[in-house]
Amino acid sequence: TRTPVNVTVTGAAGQIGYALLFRIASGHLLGADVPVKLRLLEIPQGLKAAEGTAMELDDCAFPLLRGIEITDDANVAFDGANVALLVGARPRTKGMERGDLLEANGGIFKPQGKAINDNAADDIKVLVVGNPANTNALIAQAAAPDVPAERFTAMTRLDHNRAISQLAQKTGVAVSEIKKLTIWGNHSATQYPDIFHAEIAGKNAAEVVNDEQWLADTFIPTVAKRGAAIIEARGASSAASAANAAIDHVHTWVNGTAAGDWASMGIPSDGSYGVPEGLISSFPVTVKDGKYEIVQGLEINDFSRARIDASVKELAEERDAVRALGLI
Ligand code: NAX
Repeated sequence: TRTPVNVTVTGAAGQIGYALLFRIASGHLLGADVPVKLRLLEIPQGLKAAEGTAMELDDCAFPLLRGIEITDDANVAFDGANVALLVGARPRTKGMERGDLLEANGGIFKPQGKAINDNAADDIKVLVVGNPANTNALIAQAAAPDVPAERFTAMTRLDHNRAISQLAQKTGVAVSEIKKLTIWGNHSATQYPDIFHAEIAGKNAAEVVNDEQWLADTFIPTVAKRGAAIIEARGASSAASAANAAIDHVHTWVNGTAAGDWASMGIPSDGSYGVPEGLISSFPVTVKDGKYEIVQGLEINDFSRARIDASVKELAEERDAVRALGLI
């Protein structure tokens, strides 16, 4: 029998946490044969709700779930962690400047990065979901010098999945026919969903669509502003789809990409495609044996170049801002 994998979820009592934990416990994160132990990290005000969620997890009698621990101590939460999903974050509230937002999140992600550094298992894989996800990942990574930098990633898989869905609807194909979609840059309104290398039933997606105006004026803004549209419609931000994307991200990272396809992940840049080294930016990646690699050699046209550069510029500005605040 396999040793259980320790999975830590922060912000476990929040709405993404509620959608995420049951799928982790039922085997969707790592595989149908991988037992898991859950560690739930919350702030003191969130502990009681987390206990309620844990009661419901118990009541599912999931065969793969080998234990649940709830704590407000990051050192306990990340002790021996193999996978960490950093979901809890400080949302932007009215009147908050970007600097305030980055500083407030620095107060969360810096100590969590240190706790990961000091307590996590050697094979720790970290996914940051809480916004601003890319820069929060950078802050946590900087606080964890003993953990290989590439273990800190940020979630752009929801954007990736949203883009696939929009493209499938536009072209009238099943989502399963769409491959090699790429999200570049920041998980923000500047992100760039790229279909120039994507395939629809084996054909080049941009050629199938053949409508640059739709791309520029409909597709890209629809994907980039989907989060706001969900809030408008649902009265609450994306939760189940965000949890699903987090599951996809980690599942891909652990179990690999399918032949002939790739995924989008926010990862530390190695300088590929002109993205300054060290920025945590979204790239097309293939994954094998638990290691991701940036897809190389894609030709970037002017349309794409301008949009990638704009999003990367924003990431560089966020990095400079957290550097000025002493957070990295
Ligand atoms: P909720 O406000 O429902 O839940 C957040 C939870 O985090 C709360 O229970 C809170 O008590 C807890 N928390 C706050 N500070 C904490 C800390 N220091 N340690 C542990 N727990 C802490 O938010 P939810 O809707 O679940 O969203 C969570 C985060 O995901 C937000 O930052 C949100 O912006 C972000 N998102 C990121 C997405 C992405 O694609 N990367 C998409 C969905 C989502 O908007």
